Amino acid sequence: MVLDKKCGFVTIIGRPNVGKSTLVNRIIGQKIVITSNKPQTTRKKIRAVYTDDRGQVVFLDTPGMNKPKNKLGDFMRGEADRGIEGVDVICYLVEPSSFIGDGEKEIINILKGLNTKVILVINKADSVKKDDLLPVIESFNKETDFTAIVPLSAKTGKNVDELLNVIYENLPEGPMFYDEDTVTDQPVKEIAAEIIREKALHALSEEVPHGIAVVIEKFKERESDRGMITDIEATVYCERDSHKGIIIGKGGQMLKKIGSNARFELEKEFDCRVNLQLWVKVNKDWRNDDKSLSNFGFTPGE
Ligand SMILES: Nc1nc2c(ncn2[C@@H]2O[C@H](COP(=O)(O)OP(=O)(O)O)[C@@H](O)[C@H]2O)c(=O)[nH]1
Ligand SMILES: [Mg+2]
Repeated sequence: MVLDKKCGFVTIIGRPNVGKSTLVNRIIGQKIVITSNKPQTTRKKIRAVYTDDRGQVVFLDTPGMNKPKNKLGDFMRGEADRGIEGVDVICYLVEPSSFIGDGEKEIINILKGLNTKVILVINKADSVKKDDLLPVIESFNKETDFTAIVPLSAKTGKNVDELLNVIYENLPEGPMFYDEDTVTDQPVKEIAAEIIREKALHALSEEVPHGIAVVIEKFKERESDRGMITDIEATVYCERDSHKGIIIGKGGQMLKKIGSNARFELEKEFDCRVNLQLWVKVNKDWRNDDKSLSNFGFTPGE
């Protein structure tokens, strides 16, 4: 066994919408986790595995650290809190703003109580002038000591290499946890469900998307005269009859749009033709119902 490789676990934490999932996808170089401009897009912690000559980094993407408003929120907050246990390095993502609000202060206080190395990642550096980054660094430095501070842009990829350098500097030597082809521990069905949910998030406005859950009912590959085809049937659950109407849209237009956007991306992701069928069902107030939460897979795992 060769032991001079650097391998370890790195959790990405931060407030909702700071770009945690965008950063994970950028590092891995492909879509592993879904992203959107709506907060609370990520619901479970997801592992994304990055391997190169230097070693292996197992990233944990987590839901944003926020005050829970319902039982799903409790679960999501738990996922974020559990995500910082027993990891080698924490990447704490923030917006490029020198104002440090209560939400950030709460996270900084949690970090202060840990013995883990914390890299402050100032994301969205593309959205500010270079000179404006210095005050951001200064105000976070006043709050606590960080192992390193890296400004970058997950969107353009600028300085992401530097973050990887700093991460490797802070990882222990050891054996790899996954084989080098692995990029995520998410089952394909879950990836498919998330892609469909992302397209729904993008197509729908406000209120409705937060109450959506996607369940894959069928996922089957078969030979056809035009090559392999994957049949996917999925149910989009929402919380109210009125939401169901919005998701289906006039003459089924909205559901058609979500379906065709999802199919396009599923075909890219799985590299084969996809036949996608979507249904919409109402499950009233599921975000506060233990049984539904468990059915939808929102139960604390490892
Ligand atoms: N300008 C800019 N926007 C970004 C950057 N990274 C992420 N975003 C945007 O921020 C929003 C939230 O991103 P997401 O990765 O879902 O955030 P998360 O909730 O922290 O996982 C999306 O609209 C992204 O396109 C960045 O480096 N620059
Ligand atoms: Mg996310």
